[in-house]
Amino acid sequence: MTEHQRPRNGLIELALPDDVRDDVLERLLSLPDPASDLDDAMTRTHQIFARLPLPLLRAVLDFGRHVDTPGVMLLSNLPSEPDLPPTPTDGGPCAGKPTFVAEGVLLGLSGLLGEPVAFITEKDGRVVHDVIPTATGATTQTSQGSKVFLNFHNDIVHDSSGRYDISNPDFLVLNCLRADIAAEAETWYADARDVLRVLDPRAVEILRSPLFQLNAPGGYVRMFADGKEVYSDPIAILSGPDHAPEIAVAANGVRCVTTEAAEAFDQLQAACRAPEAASVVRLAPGQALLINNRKGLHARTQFLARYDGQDRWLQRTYIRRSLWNIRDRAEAGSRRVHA
Ligand SMILES: O=C(O)CCC(=O)C(=O)O
Ligand SMILES: [Fe+2]
Repeated sequence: MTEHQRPRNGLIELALPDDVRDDVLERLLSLPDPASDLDDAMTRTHQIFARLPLPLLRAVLDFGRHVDTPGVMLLSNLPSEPDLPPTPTDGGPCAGKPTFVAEGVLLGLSGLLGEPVAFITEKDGRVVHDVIPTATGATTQTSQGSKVFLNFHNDIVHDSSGRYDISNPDFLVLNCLRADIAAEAETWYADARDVLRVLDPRAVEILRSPLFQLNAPGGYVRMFADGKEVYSDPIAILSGPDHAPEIAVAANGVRCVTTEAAEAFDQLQAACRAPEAASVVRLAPGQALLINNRKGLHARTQFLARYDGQDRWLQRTYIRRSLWNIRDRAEAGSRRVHA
């Protein structure tokens, strides 16, 4: 794919050749628990992933560094964990995991896009997030849900400045350790460039106006607001040039300031599901989804969860191109954990 070719729809999928997959697996089997020294793990996995075949490596690097590249990309035939423990039923993390192949794949890919970051209010400030359905979170608009459609959103963070769409991650990586029992869970991605083509001009004009307040993520409102809404300043959902728009929508609720804004917001959620905009994947072990968190929105369908150790298990990172411009919220003594 050249720089300016971007398939309108359909997910770009890059598969590792079998010999490369086996070589990466071999090298990741000796990776120590990344939590004990994250920068050591980032360095080791960088060296391993720098060995990917040149076209594949370039595609992932281009995904991270360029404005005109796709907003989502699927990598497949990645090594998977040889001896995967049961899926934790409490949402994770998993104690006593024997090897860290999955973490190695996640961090190796993350390091090609930028720097993994953690936020205190998301998975207790861990860098490697477990995305696992829980009984208590089953109907929530969070990564622990399963019984409800997780609406199109991007991952945002509460910020006392009133803007939740600035210090949030630039990218997410989702690595699949175990598919859901019925292999029905779909992750959707709608690229804002495609969404713009689907929406009528009046709706776009409204979505480009500061008429929308984002509710803070579930983790934040549970920890600091007794579960009550904590709305951002009014913002525009769409911003930037038409050829490279940025889009921001909260999973945990959006307050529309006017009736017209509410109508445009409904049109947006419908446009994200339109075949011209949506890419869809049922993640399976050995697959990782690279998500640009500014170029588009993602969603997840309902799926069956039993909380019996066999449920869907993804690991996720939040990634910034640079840690510099969120340094004001870095926790004292920590390089990657932020308020
Ligand atoms: O479960 C998925 O496929 C995506 C969930 C999600 O929105 C996220 O992890 O940010
Ligand atoms: Fe998300």
